[in-house]
Amino acid sequence: MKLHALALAVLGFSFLSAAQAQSDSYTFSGSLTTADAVFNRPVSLTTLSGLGTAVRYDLASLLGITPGNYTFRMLSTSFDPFLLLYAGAFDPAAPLTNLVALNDDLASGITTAGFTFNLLAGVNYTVVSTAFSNAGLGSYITTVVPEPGTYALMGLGLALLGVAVRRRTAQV
Ligand SMILES: [Ca+2]
Repeated sequence: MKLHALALAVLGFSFLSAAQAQSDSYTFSGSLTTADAVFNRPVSLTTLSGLGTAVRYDLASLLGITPGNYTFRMLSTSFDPFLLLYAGAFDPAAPLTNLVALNDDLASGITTAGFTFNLLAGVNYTVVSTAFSNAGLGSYITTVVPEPGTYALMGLGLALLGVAVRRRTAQV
């Protein structure tokens, strides 16, 4: 009986974790075109680039996301991508305001930009997908995926919920 309940809890937990994880993973497929607005890309959290002075960009919002560590990636085969994250709104006239993470290239090469960042609850983050150079144009894919540790935390929350529900059921 006890084992049966445990098996059921594990099953439900796995199912709910998968559903939860899916809802907290994002894929933004886009394209930088000459119709896109431009801004002076930062080169660090405190400095603007002297080279990427008018790069095209696209915005994506992360609203009501489950807090935890997330892996951000921007891939392009047609230009050198550059990815930025803002805690709150993005103002192209003040690109250092709210900036919390940025990357040009991962060790794997210039076609992938990315970083890991611990997203906090109650903050509406803005992802800015852009290019290293002013000439950067073409299609790209930007993804935001929870890290395994974040999956575990989501699962722990659900497991505790399951215990609470079982206790309540036992009391009645
Ligand atoms: Ca790059």
